[in-house]
Amino acid sequence: MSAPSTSQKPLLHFPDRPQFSGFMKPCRVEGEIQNLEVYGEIPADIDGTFYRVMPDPQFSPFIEDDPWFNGDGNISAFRIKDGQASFKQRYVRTEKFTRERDAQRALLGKYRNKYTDAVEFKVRTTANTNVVYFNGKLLALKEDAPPYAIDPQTLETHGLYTFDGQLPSLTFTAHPKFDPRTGDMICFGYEAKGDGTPDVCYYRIGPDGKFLEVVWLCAPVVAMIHDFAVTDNWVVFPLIPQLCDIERMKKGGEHWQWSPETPFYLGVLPRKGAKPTDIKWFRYRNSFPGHTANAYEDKSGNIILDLGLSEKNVFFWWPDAQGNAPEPSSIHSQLTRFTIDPSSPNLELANAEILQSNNSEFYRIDDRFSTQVYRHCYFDLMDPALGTDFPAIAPQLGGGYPLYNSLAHLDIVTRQTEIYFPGRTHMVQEPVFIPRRGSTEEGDGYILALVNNYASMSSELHLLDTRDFTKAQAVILLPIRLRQGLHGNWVDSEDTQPRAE
Ligand code: V55
Ligand code: FE
Repeated sequence: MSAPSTSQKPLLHFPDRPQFSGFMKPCRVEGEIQNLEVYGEIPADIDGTFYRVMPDPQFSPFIEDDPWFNGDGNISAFRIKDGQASFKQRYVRTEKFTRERDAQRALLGKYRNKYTDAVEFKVRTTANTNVVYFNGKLLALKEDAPPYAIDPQTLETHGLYTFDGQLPSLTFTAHPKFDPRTGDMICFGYEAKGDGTPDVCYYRIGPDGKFLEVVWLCAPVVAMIHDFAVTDNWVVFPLIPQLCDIERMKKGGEHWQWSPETPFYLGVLPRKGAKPTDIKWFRYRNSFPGHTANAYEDKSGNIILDLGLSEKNVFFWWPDAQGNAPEPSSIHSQLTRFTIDPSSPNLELANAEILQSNNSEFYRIDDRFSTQVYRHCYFDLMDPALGTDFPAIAPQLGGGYPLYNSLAHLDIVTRQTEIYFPGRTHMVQEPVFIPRRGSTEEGDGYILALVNNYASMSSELHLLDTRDFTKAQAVILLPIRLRQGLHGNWVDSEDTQPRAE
């Protein structure tokens, strides 16, 4: 496969594919909307901003079946204060975005394959996977590059951010973890020395942005490491059996290929003071690890790791070497608990406990309990029996992403699940937890999630009080459609004001 020459005519409409159709049609809106419509009531103690990001291609790709994950990062900010909500949205000015805007056409080729590009980029990232607040800046993240720094108020892009030159890795995870006690941001990069390299770089950054620790590691396979987990004393790297082969990429092939022969590896490393040789690679049968909910250490020193786990390849658009991939509707991922003794000489993990058996993903917690013992988990759940009107919405669903029709709360102590069903023509995106002002009790607060309404073909925010989880306190309507996004975070106004010493 070769890239088109830049003198060839660009495609002026999006490909006729599920990932570009219906609700998934790229939105490409920048701007702001004041005073969104509110039904019900937004509690007066909520004061902050919900940031989230979606892949949203600016131009039609020249790759016909370009996956959802390759779109330009477009950041939404929902400012909530005094019972009112306003909206702002702006693309991250990545090198890709600005050069394509100048050229008035797509220049970047396949997902994470530079050999298919029409021009040479210094950094190819789309910054489309997560947006986190750190040390006065928003960081727009994708796991293939350093962050882009963004102004939290205006959403203007400051530029690529290497922590004033301290970043030793070419890559930075889209899922950094924050220690609620120390304020440390705990991170890693994989393919950290370039495409196809097995190098993993672990790093810990103090709340002032100073690097406190760097450890270079070598993975047993060049696999996707999308999310990870941290406890007081350990970090765990779950390797997705999607493998990279640089020779395949040079021939214009995919960055990733599903490997049914590869176990699910879990790398366990001491969080502080580790040497590269301290890493232990535990193994579990071939399966697909999704997002982590949380991790902590029990009284015997075992690591308790809770994450989504599927027997099948969740990234069905990257099949195995024979071209086999599961039927998307047959993929089922469950909130699963691993108990790992980090001192054990036996690296085979035989057992995992299913904490919640429904098809679920996008697990979130009360972040004040991140890395610590916790009880409450909130997530997206799909249960067709809840009453979704599939025949009515099928023409508008589009495709290329998993669907969840409800929000769930699991109480890990009682093992009871509460469900919020947003409506018969709705699907949910990832929730965030907002602590109730003045309360330190775990899970006492609100859940906020963006909801796709396939009847109105526009987006809504649904706000729940965790004391009354099954109904919405407020539904906030947008007059526009925001396509499926990935991740976001709540930033309380208290946390953006410099603290008095
Ligand atoms: C994910 C998303 C990505 C990506 C790699 O959800 C993994 C997982 C939106 O981009 O590049
Ligand atoms: Fe993710």
